Amino acid sequence: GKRAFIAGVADDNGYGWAIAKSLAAAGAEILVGTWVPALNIFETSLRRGKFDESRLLPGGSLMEITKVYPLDAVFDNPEDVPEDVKANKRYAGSSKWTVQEVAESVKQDYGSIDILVHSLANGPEISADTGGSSISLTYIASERIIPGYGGGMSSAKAALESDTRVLAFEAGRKNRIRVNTISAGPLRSRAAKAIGF
Ligand code: ZID
Repeated sequence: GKRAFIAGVADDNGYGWAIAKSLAAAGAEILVGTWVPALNIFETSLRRGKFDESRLLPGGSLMEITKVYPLDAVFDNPEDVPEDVKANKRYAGSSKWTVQEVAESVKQDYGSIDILVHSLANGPEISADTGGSSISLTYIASERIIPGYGGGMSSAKAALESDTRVLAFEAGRKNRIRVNTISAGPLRSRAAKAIGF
């Protein structure tokens, strides 16, 4: 089976969760990257069965998440992390949560992944140096004016689409990695509610 890493799962409402379920239903092993400050509540909720209903797969079994990695995609490596973040109680309890460290941990734990999903609402993209495919989520506000989609999000999505083209060319040629971004349509996730959607 395939092994997938989904960055950006901290509850059962967002795209990351839905994508994880689809991949699990298709037989993939699921690893997730969870924003460090949300880690505790996510793991506790998982353990207490709060997500059991939404873990239900079409075949009747429950989605298993093999491992939850703490992740803060704002930081590429430990040198990037400012002292106040390092000292922050919510961060100090976890370790190896920068992008490079998570990539190294996953490599140590499993050797490689086949599928990388970027479902982060406000972090830079993460990258993998293994073969396979990568996907992210974009929105039409990159191309057209969508009133209310502010705070730099429209430019971030424009950059994401540009990066997707460039990476597809670079990674595709060098390592046969497929790089795509999709606009799946509106979903009332935590991030979407936060922008009044
Ligand atoms: P979500 O809140 O469920 O997922 C975002 C995740 O990112 C959360 O788990 C956060 O904890 C995590 N996160 C944030 N910062 C960091 C960080 N620094 N390090 C690690 N993790 C972090 O929201 P979601 O499922 O909506 O977002 C997933 C992706 O889908 C994002 O890239 C969105 O921009 C994208 N997307 C969502 C929608 C939508 O409707 N929800 C749309 C397009 C793209 C869309 O069609 N208005 C109308 C339509 C749309 C958006 C707005």
